[in-house]
Amino acid sequence: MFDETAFGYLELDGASADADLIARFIEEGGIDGVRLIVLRDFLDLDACARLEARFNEIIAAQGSNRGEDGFVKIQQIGATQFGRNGQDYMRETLRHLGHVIDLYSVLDAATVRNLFFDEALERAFAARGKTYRQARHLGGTGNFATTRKWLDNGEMALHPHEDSAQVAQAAQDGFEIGAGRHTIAANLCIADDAEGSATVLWNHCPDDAVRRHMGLENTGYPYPIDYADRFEKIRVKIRRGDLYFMNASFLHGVETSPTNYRITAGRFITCVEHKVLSWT
Ligand SMILES: O=C(O)CCC(=O)C(=O)O
Ligand SMILES: [Fe+2]
Repeated sequence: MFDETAFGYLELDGASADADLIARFIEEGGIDGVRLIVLRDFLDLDACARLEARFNEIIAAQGSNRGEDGFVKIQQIGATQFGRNGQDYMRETLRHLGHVIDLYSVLDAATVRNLFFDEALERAFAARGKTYRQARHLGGTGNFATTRKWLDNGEMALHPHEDSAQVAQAAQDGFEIGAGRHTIAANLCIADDAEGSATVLWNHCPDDAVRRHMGLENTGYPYPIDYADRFEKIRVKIRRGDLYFMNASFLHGVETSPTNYRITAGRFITCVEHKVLSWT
């Protein structure tokens, strides 16, 4: 068990990261109060530049895979489960799968297989008697990763939120992630801003009573900044090439910048019995 009162983050070198440590972090939602682990320089800059260029090409040609939904202004490639039950999320995944493959085809297959440290994590979880895979529902498989650029969303590029509330929607039609305890977010930074691009994490994990009070039962987005700031917070500048894992059941967000040019590929992970499941 970890210390419930300590709160912080850990920075490791991406080239020599220990997959068992990350597996433990994913299972427990924290290690000794560490709620965010950054693997610096995990992906080389050439691979980042290729993804960045293809991302911009696809957006210019096709537009965003996520339209104006009243929540965030964003350019996005790939589906999100936010606001969807299992079946709708699978259909959305399928709808955008061509763009996702198009984006990742700029890298070689071996790099994509380990883009989120997957090969090492598969082995680490196997040693723990668990299977690590993309979540499935009704014969469909959830999206590999969602790649996005937050646009100008006001005071923050991405306002304080938590990614557990939205899972309730998945539970409605029995999507397997609905039974997960906490939500881990895994993100890979492909492009950053000279200013801004800091991820902020607050030491507060809202429960159902808090969500109801805020009227955020099914969304978990957005919590007022004034509310979040009642709690201790950490700010971590995220740079191109970094892969980071955070307990996304805690309030977190992204600071705004003058340019809003930060591009990240992300997914969520949760544990259900012997299964470790990812979705977007
Ligand atoms: O881009 C980030 O650092 C945070 C994104 C986010 O909210 C998430 O991955 O859950
Ligand atoms: Fe999030």
